[in-house]
Amino acid sequence: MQSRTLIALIIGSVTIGVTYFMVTYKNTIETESINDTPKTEIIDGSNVVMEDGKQIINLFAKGGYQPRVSIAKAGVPTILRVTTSNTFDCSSALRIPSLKIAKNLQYSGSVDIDLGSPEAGAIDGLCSMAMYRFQLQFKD
Ligand SMILES: [Cu+2]
Repeated sequence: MQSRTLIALIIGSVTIGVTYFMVTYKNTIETESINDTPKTEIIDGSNVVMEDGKQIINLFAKGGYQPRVSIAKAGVPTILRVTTSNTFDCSSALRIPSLKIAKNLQYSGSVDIDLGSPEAGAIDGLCSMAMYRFQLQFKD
């Protein structure tokens, strides 16, 4: 009797364990497919560095823009440095309408775009089809 109880207990535990694993695993896949933002997305401003008195915002363009939101300082001479790597999608056609900037990036490489010294606020960027977007937030 006792060994049967034990076996039932083990089978029960394994079933719960497997079910838990499957549910967790399924959620992970769903989260990844719904959210097109990569998990490595940086939104804490760590893609922004100072270099020779200029603020460099690093943006990666391929299948969209990463990070989607960059946080930078307002009133500082700013360069948007866009890096591509085998970027054959339309994120290579970068647009910043409010600054009248339209850049067709090379497939692989890095381009510096001078943004001047932006005031506090947000600057929106997008691909030529307005499918992929990014935002630069400038804060005092
Ligand atoms: Cu596009």
